[in-house]
Amino acid sequence: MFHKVLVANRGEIALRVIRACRELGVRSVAVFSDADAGAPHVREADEAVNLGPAPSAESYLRGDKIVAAAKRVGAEAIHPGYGFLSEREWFARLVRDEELTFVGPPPEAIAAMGSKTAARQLAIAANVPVVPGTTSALSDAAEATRIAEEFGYPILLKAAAGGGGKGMRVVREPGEMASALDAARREAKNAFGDDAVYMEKYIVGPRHVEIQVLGDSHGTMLSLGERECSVQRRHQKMIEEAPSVAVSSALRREMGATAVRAASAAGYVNAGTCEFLLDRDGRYYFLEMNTRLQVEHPVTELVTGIDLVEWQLRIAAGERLPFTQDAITPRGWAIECRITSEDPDNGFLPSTGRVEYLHVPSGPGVRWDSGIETGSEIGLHYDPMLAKLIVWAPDRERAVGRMHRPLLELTVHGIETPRDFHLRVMEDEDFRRGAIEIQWLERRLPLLVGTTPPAAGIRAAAVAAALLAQRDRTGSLTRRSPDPSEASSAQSDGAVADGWKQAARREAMGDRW
Ligand code: MV4
Repeated sequence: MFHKVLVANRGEIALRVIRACRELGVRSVAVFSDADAGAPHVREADEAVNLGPAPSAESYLRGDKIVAAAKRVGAEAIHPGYGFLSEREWFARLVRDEELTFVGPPPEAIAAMGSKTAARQLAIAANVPVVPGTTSALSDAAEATRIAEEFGYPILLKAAAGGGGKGMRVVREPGEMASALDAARREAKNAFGDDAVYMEKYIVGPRHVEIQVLGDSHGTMLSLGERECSVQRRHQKMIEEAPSVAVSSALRREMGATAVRAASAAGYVNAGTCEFLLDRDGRYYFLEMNTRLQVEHPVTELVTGIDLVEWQLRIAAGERLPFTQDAITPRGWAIECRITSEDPDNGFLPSTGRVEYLHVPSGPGVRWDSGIETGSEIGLHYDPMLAKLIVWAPDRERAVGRMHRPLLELTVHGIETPRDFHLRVMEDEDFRRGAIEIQWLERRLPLLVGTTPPAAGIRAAAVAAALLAQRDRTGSLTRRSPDPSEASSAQSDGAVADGWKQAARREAMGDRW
């Protein structure tokens, strides 16, 4: 095993990797921007290296500085986390060229999956089902319209260099082709510096189901089952679960074997994810492979009992996977809610400020993977995802039921979060039945924003009252006016309402505190 690993990331995922290192007896080295000097990942690591100013381009994306730091501190390996440099072929190559170990796939596998047209060709050659469409870039609208006749409308134009939904355009009829192709090209050029666009038949109303794979450098490639990721908005996942209600054990075996073929064909090593669309008739189509650890990896960890980050490190150090495919079956149900600094009641507007108070959920079946603490400053330099709340229970109904409790326990003051939004989803009858697909959330939004779930309001008022009381005693916290909407929902709870009323009375009387 390595002696020292540099963690080239920030926030909850940096902490996740640091924790895995600590359990393996590996020293961890954090990197940080000027904005993150006081961040938890910096404090929790054994060492830390400053990278530069807050903007990612001057800090967390500076592969040259990160590699130089790793060499300087004597780290043998670099874990990239997700985002930032995790899927940059040049970075994986630079790490290898500098005789360090990249905790992730070889650069060749990142490249093979990075081009969506190359990935489709590779998938077809490996007998992996893909959505009907082209495997090379379109030349012009006339050609595109001719080819579209073969697959039938609606058609989806996609950026060859793409992924994550950028540069995609739906074409419903031949008359829309020319302008859609223009728009897709422009967006692709902007986002990826490459205007190559190809075509697929547009699948209507599918689920997004992805398969976790784990491969070692000795030729073993295993499937760790699926995650259901259909609850998303504008290509940002909000809730993920494992397993999926739409996947039987027979389908799991089949999709797992398919994902293993796709990954093996790319020469893949380490943890990766094959994304599929699963249509209403149970047909599945390979979309793309994410060549990194994903945000939602904990739901797979909870149902398989396999620590993915531990195995990423072990595999990178040359160890063999000790399990066989038959030994891997999901047990129970796990659900993850992403806690972002966004306000669902205001169109998911990013929320910034200081986390004035944070109460962290815990208790049976609860996991809290977070990069924030009381006092954290949330700005606009980085991704709004602050934390993940994950629950495990013996079955789906109990997992959905359980999620209510830690959501109610979670209290964040100072910034907006989708806490109440998640509570409303847990109450939603479609969600409770598992009747979800990739368009579900955006259609359902009007029902899911705007009202405070009653129990959540009571808790918010209780905490606000306690905070005011504490401020009264110590005088050490910044003053914050009570929120009248929180006060009114507290009326049904005597003790809470009393505490609140006292605080409100002091406020009204203009006490100095
Ligand atoms: C599709 C599709 C329907 N038909 N391809 C979106 C991001 C990228 N990973 C691929 N995406 C899609 N490809 C065909 N042929 C619908 C989507 C899609 C989607 C996929 C997964 C999760 C969320 C999504 C939201 C909108 C569209």
